[in-house]
Amino acid sequence: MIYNQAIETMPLEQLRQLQDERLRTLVARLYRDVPFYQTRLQEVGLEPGDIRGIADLAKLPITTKEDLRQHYPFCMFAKPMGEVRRIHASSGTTGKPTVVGYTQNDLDLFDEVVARSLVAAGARPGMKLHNAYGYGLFTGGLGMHGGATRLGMAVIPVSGGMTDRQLMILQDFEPEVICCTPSYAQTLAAECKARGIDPAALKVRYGVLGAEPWTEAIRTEVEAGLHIQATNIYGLSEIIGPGVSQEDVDERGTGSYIWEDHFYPEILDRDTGEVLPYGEEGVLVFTTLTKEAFPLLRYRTNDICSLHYDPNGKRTHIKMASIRGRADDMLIIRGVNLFYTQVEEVIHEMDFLVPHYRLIVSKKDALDQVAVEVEVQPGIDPANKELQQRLSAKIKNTIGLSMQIELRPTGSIPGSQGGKLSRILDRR
Ligand code: DLL
Repeated sequence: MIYNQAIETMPLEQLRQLQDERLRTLVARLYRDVPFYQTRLQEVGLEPGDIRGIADLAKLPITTKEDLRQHYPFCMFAKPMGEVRRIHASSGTTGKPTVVGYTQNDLDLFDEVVARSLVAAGARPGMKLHNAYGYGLFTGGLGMHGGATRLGMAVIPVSGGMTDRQLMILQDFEPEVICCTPSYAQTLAAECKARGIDPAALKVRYGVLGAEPWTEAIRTEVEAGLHIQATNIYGLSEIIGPGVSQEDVDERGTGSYIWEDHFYPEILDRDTGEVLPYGEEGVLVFTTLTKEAFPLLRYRTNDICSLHYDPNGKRTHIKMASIRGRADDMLIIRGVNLFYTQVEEVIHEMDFLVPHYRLIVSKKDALDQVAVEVEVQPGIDPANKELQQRLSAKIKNTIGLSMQIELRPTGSIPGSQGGKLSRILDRR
């Protein structure tokens, strides 16, 4: 099943025409309604009529998180508050949150893209959704809720945390679909095991996991540990929330479809800002083609990935590879760039480890160093020096950095208590 067959399988040429029209209308709207964008366009000598379509996109200025910060909380809204029906915010690591608004049409659009995503993930009308994303200012809970309701699912609004209750609901309410962060899916899988709950006896079959970077290591673990097929859902508050892109359950590992009739993606070189061709890795940038209350032109997400069209896919829309990490979370250790997902990939190749891990960054004699704390499979001795050396050598060979290795017993590294998990402990 495809939720919106006409749009999701639209021939690319037609899709491009739709995007061209939408971009023209968007630029005219932004010029008229958002003083920030009027000034930005004037600064580069552009008038709305100069943008005829996607081919002209690169002429337009980039919008950054700093721009949003300077217009905190509502100054980039393109509609009067009387037309706004909901406000969400995402808390950054420092300072004030990023605030976003939705008109009724925006909320309808949000429901539409999440409904498309849920269907791609395996969900169907009539199924129950165990929604363990946090409800509140975070877009995850309410965003998934709206899309599931639109699809005709029965939503169980569990929200994040209180793992005992989550397990009871999984057993007693028998949801077929669960959505939560991948790290929380790990916690739930570990708890099932610890309590002797047979995951095959649960009715849950599909997991819709996102809100943080994850790799095949975690997919393998949670698919076995919860007896589900797990797909990736990506999104960010500024663009809409969850449902900017979604992996198809039958095409796992080949990237997530971006609903590009609404969110037009580009990949830019991290340093030069130049637009990169498909397949190359860089910073993901989105233009919201249809959003009303909080439209953005070429918004720099800071997420690192690449884009490609998949000729074998069920849909025509472009795919994004899984996110390697956020540019701001990239560690630079003795001149080597490091994302924690690289370590996760190495862990995946070592059959004596489970992907429960964290990186501890510290300074010794003015040099940065990284220690990897990672759990071993049950029955393996964490003091085994030979295994430590194997991991250390593999990391050195693949990533190019020497890291201190600390093998830990199963269940000893703190996991997610419900939401996003921070895998880096910075002691510098
Ligand atoms: O995390 C929206 C969301 C909720 C997505 C539920 C998926 C599921 P923010 O809190 O604004 O919104 O955080 C957005 O989280 O820029 C990425 O860095 C990261 N992120 C989100 N999804 C993924 C993913 C929600 N599937 C930021 N893979 C984004 C990797 C992700 N990183």
